[in-house]
Amino acid sequence: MKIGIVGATGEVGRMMIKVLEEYKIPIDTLKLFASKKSTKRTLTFKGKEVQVEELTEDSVKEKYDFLLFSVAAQISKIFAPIAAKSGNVVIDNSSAFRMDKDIPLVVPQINGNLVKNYKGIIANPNCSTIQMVLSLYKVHEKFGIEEIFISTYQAVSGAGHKAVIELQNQLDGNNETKVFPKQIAHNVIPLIGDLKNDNFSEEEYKIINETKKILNDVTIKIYPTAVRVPVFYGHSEAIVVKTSRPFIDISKIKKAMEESQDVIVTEDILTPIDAAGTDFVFVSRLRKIDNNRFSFWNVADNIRVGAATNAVKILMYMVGLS
Ligand code: 2RA
Repeated sequence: MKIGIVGATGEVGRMMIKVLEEYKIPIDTLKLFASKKSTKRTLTFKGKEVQVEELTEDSVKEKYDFLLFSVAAQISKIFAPIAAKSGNVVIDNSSAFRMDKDIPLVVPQINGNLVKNYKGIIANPNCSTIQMVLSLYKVHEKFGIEEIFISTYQAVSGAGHKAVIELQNQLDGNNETKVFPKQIAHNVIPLIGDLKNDNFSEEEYKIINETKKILNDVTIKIYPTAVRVPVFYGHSEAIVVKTSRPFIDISKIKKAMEESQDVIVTEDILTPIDAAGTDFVFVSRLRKIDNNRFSFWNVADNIRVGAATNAVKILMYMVGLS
């Protein structure tokens, strides 16, 4: 296969290269694209150095089996349609197309069927949405979900490589704050993205709207609070769920969650450090509130589960490798 990665030098772009290699995807040609300032770099794939090229319209007019995008939404809005018009399948990690009614928003284990024999742009969901729906889609199938209350504790890598550097610098005593609205080291910030008129944030609306689209159920009521925490890799989520039908015994919720091969339910107390570098969603602190309500802690590597691995799994699903 011929694969192109747009945004190859970013946190997610570099992880896409790593995951393609780890999953032994049969690639004959890998092309890497980034902004002009990054074109002096080479990145390693299967032991070989691959030159990063400047992203131009001609770059994406070439024929690929897949183009994986992980760039700002405004860049995706320009280049992804050009790529798709040339007959390419684009898996886009930005928020640009996620809520477009004609574009599938895909977690392949849940709704991969939407992209069977598909051509065009496919939207990769937001990281904090992916890890939540992976832990809940089987519960929704069996018991129905009426309400979700979720508080997220999101790693700085979700905001990109500059955010990782900013946290490290602040931990080293340099309090320069550019990426986040306030100092993040030794702190938490209850805001991710811009605030909308009703005081909900962009990130919180992503969780609300994307969950309904992926689970194909607009009746689910979702009440999120998205928080940035001084962690490098791994988003955590404290979630309370109300089901439509009583589950009675919490072991039935555990059993439903574990039907997903990507979810591990454990009695251990798992943290972002435990989850970082893996492709699992780890559920712990699972507990019953009443016959229709339960609560749990959910942690996953936001760059892998929440972005790069989900994109590669969409590709694998489409070519019959999963
Ligand atoms: C974040 N979910 O964590 C957003 C985008 N990756 O910053």
